[in-house]
Amino acid sequence: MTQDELKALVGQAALQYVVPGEIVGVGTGSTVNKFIEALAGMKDRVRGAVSSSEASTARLRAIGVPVFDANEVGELAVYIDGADEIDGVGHMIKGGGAALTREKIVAAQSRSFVCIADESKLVPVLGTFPVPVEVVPMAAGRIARQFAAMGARATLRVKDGAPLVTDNGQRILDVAGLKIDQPLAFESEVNQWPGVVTVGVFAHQKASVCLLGTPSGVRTIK
Ligand code: ABF
Repeated sequence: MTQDELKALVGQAALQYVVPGEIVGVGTGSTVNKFIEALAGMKDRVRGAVSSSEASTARLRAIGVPVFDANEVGELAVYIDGADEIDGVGHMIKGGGAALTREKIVAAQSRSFVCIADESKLVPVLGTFPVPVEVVPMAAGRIARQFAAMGARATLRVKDGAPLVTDNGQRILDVAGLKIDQPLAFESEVNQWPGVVTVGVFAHQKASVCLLGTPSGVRTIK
């Protein structure tokens, strides 16, 4: 099976976690796009969605699912989202799609986080994928130096020849060369550096369950 087919497999499988009549939290990325496509077939059974990006909002509206502002709703039953890496206990690297801040906000507002990913995302230790860190522009240089002091290399993410600007008007540093064997401690440490908006390690908001797409079917990791 192709990676795209594996993503479609888990996008479809995630429907079983959607609570009929409720508002569902929706992440961002190509695997989530497969979930949104599958959701179209049961859109009348959900009250709506809270989205983690302008991109997902557009896709949800295109299939006729009402999108609510996070402040309009209370706690959500479930949040469905992808990951760039996930370890065996649900810690993730996220933010390859530059939506990490709103993803972490909606994840924090949800009782359960269902991660959907193809098997290539499962790793023993986080860090091979460069860790996205959303930063306030004026702090980017100092934060990059702090990562350099850790032996890592921070690169300002560029899109169409200019620094990428997130949905929140901030910048992204992609940090390579990290081996994150203590995800909770790493997230807590970097979170409190001045100018850090969000670090793309999801350990405090780790996945409750991961639906992993494999050629032999969906593997559920809890
Ligand atoms: C999103 O899922 C991002 O945080 C992460 O980068 C992405 C994974 O993208 P894809 O499903 O396209 O591999 O939540």
